[in-house]
Amino acid sequence: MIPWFLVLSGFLLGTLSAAGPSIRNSAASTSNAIDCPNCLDDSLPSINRWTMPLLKLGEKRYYLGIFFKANYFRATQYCRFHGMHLASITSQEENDKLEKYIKDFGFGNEHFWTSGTDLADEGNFFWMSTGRPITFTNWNAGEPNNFEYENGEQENCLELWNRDGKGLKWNDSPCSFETYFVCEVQHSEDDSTFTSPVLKRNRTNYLEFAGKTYYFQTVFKGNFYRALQFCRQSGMQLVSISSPAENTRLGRFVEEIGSSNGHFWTSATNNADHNQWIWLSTGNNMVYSNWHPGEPNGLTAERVNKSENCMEARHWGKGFTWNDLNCFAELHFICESSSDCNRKRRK
Ligand SMILES: [Ca+2]
Ligand SMILES: [Ca+2]
Ligand SMILES: [Ca+2]
Repeated sequence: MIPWFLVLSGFLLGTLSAAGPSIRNSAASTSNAIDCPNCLDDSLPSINRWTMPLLKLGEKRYYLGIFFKANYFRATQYCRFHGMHLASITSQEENDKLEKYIKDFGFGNEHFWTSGTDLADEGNFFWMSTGRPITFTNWNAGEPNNFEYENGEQENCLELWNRDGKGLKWNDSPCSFETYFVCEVQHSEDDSTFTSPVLKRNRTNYLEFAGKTYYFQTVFKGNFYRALQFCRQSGMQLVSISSPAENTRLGRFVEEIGSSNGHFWTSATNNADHNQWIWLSTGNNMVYSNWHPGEPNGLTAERVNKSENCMEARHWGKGFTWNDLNCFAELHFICESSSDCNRKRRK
């Protein structure tokens, strides 16, 4: 007799390993596979290709990440890797339906990450998945309280938590805590109403290269999270660099627009796992790298808020090379066209 939990965990692992490839394979079968490696293919018949059911809600579908617990960044990576984002909740109806869905799964007393965060600007929460400010709120009493822990970490990520037996309300929690999470598939048709006027006006900072469009933000500086937010708000995402040719071209463009002295955030971070650099915007591990000699050197600070867990690219005497830096440093940044592809499928 095999213990039930082994059967169950085997089933869950099997389901999980089947889930990733099936989603990605369905994308690979489309003509957009090359420029959109993380696409979801809507053109296939509506057979449920997901091994976990999705909660369908208007133009949005939620997916429960209940196979493993993860910190906020790992959860973001997992969602992005499968063509989704961590969830946003924009109305009481969405909150109620999501809550019922989670309860029906038997997870009503667990914690779930959403994409909500105030990492960019303490006290001002926004949805990282869309870059939009949080308007509808559903905080537990006394939250958000930005509690500070002994290591200096504060509470900057938004979780769902039935703290008082009053349902899945919201709490700010340390982003490094590991918990379940909710992803969402966005099929919003109204994204175009939220494009940034700065991007539209400033055509000079656009670069087209090898199928991607890049936007170099040299007007203002922001921390890593603000950069993520800005790019998402503009229908783009913070840049990921996957080849020497791409890195060289980006570096040359920085010179062409007169920003040779600029420091630029990319989406690379080791916040999810300090032993592995990933591209947060795509969920992929970093394969090609171009670290400056001696870098990355960052995990030495005694307090978490001083360590170097995000990656900048800059001209540093040896070409456009990379450096790990404290995520709260204020830098310029590079956005690139999103790999979500939803836009391209509009009819
Ligand atoms: Ca906070
Ligand atoms: Ca809290
Ligand atoms: Ca460094």
